[in-house]
Amino acid sequence: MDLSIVVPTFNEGANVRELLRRLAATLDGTAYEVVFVDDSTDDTPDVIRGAAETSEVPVRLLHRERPVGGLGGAVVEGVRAASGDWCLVMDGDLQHPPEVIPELLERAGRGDVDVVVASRYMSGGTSKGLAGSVRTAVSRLSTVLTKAMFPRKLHGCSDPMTGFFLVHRPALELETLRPRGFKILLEILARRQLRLAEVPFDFAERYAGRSKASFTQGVRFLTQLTMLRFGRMSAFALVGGFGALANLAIMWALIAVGVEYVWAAIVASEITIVTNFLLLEYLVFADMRADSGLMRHRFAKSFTFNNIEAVIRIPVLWVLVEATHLPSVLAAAITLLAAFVVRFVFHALVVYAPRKRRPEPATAATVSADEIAA
Ligand SMILES: Nc1nc2c(ncn2[C@@H]2O[C@H](COP(=O)(O)OP(=O)(O)O)[C@@H](O)[C@H]2O)c(=O)[nH]1
Ligand SMILES: [Mg+2]
Repeated sequence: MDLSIVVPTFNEGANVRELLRRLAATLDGTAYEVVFVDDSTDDTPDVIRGAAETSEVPVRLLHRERPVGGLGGAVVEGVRAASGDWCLVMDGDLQHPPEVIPELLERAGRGDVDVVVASRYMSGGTSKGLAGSVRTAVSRLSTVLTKAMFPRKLHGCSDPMTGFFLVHRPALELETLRPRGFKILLEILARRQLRLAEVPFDFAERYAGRSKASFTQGVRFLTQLTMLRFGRMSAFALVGGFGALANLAIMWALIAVGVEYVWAAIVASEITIVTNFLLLEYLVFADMRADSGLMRHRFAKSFTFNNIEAVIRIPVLWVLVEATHLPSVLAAAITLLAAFVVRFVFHALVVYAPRKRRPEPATAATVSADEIAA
């Protein structure tokens, strides 16, 4: 079995040597390489280079100067650059004990599955290393929610949010993955029906350093879930709905302090046009930003479009009511719906249009990479 161990790292210098030591101890006699995909802002790359020099097995470093897709993006680049057909993905902080890997390999070796998931939540596994009861509850709750949204694809997977798994690369369609943030296994399993097995493990405490999980990662995860299940348009609609509510709230607040209603409507619209753009940038179209030029150009297009739309929609509404005698609220709903569709098409095809064709995936990983083999 050709084995590549893919380890995403973000400021994990203090864990690198211990990870390699424990891998070597457990995998004695197994041929493998280790691919670190590193987005660190500290000296972690130097630590990895140093450790690679003394390592018995090949250790490669892919340092990304301009990270795309966060942790999930790093994993995809690592899998793409890996030379083995089987890729073992694990965290670099030793919360995923290397000693479980032989069990994962043994299960995969039976030849009837595409992915073997190391699970905290099947019997025999634990999640003791999850910091605090709040994180444990959030993890449990999001697992249940996720499984409910993909009952078929995640059937038989008790831990779709784990970052510890062994996957057969030929079973993946790497181009179809849209990694955003932490939950890369979910992305892989939700895209395509894979044959899956599980092995329990004890999620350990971190060896050194601190967690990079955050509230923002949580919001990213919810967007990812919405997009995977209902597509980009629904995430766009969610942002639009939030914008409409914010618009009304701002208008109400301004009127309450004595601002005239037309001015209140204009100010509220301009504010929500800007906040909606930011939500689209960082959530809905986050995976398309890197290829679609400068943010200020996208903002200019989006801002212009939304203002023109507002200026056109009101007269159209007037014409519709006068010509067809539809109730005005119904007519307004029709114009809003039409505007929504046009706005979505405009943003997906114009604002976030790729400026240049994406380079071939294989080179994308290596051009920005700084690799060493030992
Ligand atoms: N390359 C890369 N690795 C990341 C990023 N964020 C987190 N990681 C790594 O992903 C693994 C899991 O992250 P961690 O902070 O431990 O999350 P937690 O286990 O959920 O608390 C660790 O090895 C991190 O160094 C990122 O943006 N890029
Ligand atoms: Mg961790």
